[in-house]
Amino acid sequence: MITNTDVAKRGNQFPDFITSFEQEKDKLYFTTKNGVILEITVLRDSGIRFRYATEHDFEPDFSYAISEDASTGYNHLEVTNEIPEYVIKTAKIIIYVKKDDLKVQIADLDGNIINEDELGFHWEENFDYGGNIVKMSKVTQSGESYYGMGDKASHSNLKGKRVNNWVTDQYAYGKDQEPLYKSIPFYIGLHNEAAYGIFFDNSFSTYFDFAHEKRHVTSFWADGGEMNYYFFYGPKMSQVVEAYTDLTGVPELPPMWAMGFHQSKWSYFPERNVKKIASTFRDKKIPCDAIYLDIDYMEGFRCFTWDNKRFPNPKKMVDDLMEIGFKTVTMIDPGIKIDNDYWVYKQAMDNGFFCRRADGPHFKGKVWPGECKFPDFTNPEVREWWAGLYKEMMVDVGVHGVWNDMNEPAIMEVPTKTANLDVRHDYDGHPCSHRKAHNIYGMQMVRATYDGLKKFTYPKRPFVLTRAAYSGTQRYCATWTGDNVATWEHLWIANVQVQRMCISGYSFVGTDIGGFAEQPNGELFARWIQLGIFHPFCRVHSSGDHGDQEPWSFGKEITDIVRKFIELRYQLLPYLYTMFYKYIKDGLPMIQSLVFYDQSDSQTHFRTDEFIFGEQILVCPVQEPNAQGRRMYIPLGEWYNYWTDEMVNGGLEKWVSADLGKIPMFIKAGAMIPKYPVQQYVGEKEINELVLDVYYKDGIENSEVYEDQQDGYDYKKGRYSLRKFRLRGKQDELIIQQFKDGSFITPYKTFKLQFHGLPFSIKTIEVDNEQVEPSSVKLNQNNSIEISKDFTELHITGN
Ligand code: NBV
Repeated sequence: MITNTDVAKRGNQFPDFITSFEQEKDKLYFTTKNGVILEITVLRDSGIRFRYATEHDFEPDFSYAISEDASTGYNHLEVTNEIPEYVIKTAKIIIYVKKDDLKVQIADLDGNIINEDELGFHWEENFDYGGNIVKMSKVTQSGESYYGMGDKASHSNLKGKRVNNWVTDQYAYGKDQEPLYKSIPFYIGLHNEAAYGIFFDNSFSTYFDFAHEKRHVTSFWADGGEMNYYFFYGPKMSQVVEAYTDLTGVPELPPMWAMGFHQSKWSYFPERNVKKIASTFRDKKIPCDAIYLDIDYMEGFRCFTWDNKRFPNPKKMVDDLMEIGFKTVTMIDPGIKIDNDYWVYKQAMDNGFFCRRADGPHFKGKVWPGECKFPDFTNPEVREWWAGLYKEMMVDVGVHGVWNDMNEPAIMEVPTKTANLDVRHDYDGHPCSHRKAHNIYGMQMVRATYDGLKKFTYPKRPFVLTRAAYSGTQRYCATWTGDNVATWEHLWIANVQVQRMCISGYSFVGTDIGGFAEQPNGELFARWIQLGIFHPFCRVHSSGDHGDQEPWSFGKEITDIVRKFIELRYQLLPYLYTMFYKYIKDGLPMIQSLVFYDQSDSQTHFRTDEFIFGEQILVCPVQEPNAQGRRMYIPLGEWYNYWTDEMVNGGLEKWVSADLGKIPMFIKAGAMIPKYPVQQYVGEKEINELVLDVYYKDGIENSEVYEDQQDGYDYKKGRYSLRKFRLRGKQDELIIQQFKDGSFITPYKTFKLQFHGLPFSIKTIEVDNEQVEPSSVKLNQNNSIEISKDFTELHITGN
């Protein structure tokens, strides 16, 4: 019989009034009459965790997202009991907790509201599965914009959108299609020039509604688990993203070759084809560092095996490829073929490593090899076993990197495309169903892969790539945006997805250049390459069932353009590597959307196409056929057109010419951009001079160059070289100071400074207070000089 209480329970329930308050150091507990407890943890002055229990009962506190290295510590915490609320003050924000309904308001120290509950926390009991559907609703402030959320293929400003995080194999997804491959439940709100962030750390299916259903309400909810969110106050977006990235972690530096150009296809086989592709790169002098082997290298799609007919001697092939500078990256999927004669299957069976259904039988799903079983990567013992499986591939065969595909997990021929929801998982000692483990399954797989590669590639650095991800996966590996399509719209999607991932704490990201499904024409391919060389992970990949998608597949004109841009990426490697260093040091996204770059300029709030590569290069891809250029917004400040050296004062929309041989690209005035010579692969050449492209500015600008051995771990012992340059320009002089840190000795002895936009011709040059005869250092009639890399102050005057 259904009682009145049952009926009431089927609807939303809300916290009642607060009956008690307790404080345990940095944790504050507010308990309501109807058994809701709000736990507020002060992590940092502007980083607060909010957690809600119902029936006085918190779940065990466990999350896969949070990094072990997350920093904590605050300067000030003061709680006062006032009417009608409790007031919590840190050195940066004030939190008000209302006594009669537990609603929360957060303000800055001047009393400006940053974020406030609308209905606040409420919940609905889940009769089918137990537990609650946990919900939170916030007031949408006037003029508020929303950013972040991982890989959503939507306008960068999510205002007016509803999104769902349920890691999904979404072949040939479309614009605005939901859900996609990643679950990154983190967004940034921006209003009144101030930014804050919310990370809803809940691995169930989560939803976010950004003023979509109701204009004044922004809400988020989950199918289960706890209302458990972190709030970060900026006011700068960079501070918000840094705080989120600090909490969920960053990777270690990848080997520099992982930042080179990579070529992939489903699939290159047999061995002679792989070698042919590699040697064609060398013949045509198109730089490339890695070639990928998709599922067809395996014996009947059995992971950790090789098809002996196609690849009779994998070790020799990998070695031969390495002779010409190619690293080999192989695919590993989670599905293990049900086959009693297959050692991986046998080991997993013998040890009970496969996932089981609720009533006991193993979970089975169809993937490439046919019926498969799936290791429970949420069990630490399984992860250890899985890591160990890589020994042969990495040590004996000598493979250099691994990509984990289909790890959502993707299952064929079922409407849900994934595992059944009743599948059981260990969840590191917190047993649960797939409803809770689904979004972190791929993450735990790739974590195990990373552990294996880290061990077996030592003393080199591992390179791992994943398709599925949850917040925190960035600690282990690079990622790509899945099965996109060779269309102009997808070029737009690729651009927003990479920007969005970067401001969602996940910078080592790229797209299948040229599109995975369908066939690009030469123009689309060239335009995609022009964008792709600015993405932290840069790989051509395609499904291969149509035409070829190698740089030379579209005729000579396109090949030459593609070569030119891949060469540019190789020249920019020291700049890119420095970006990576800053990402892992400060949590600074490698690609900055314009709103991130300058949130105080409201013109940037709805821009999607322009972005800053690192901190000093502005890029805007051409995303239409037959274009000779495009209109774009140039952010405030002074920018040099990369192709013409013409200087533009930003703060305006402008037509920028860019025929098929160019991409609109600008360098920030005052920047010193480091460049290496073009190499066919990382490490091909000894770098005997570092080019610094110096863009004159009347004023001050700082630049940095980080270098190390490009692989290995010596950098962790201080063997790196960090150069900081401070450029100060006046009408008739230029002063550059250099500050050096780290004990790595760079192989080159000199810098070649190439000046752009210098408003005078050089008359005198002083290096560390000593006059130098200009003719002895000047090259190219005045445009460049060559000086020792050890200078501390360079002083140039002119007339
Ligand atoms: O392994 C084949 C493909 C792979 O090439 C692609 O990159 C993945 O995203 N894989 C998906 C499975 C088949 C997709 C149709």
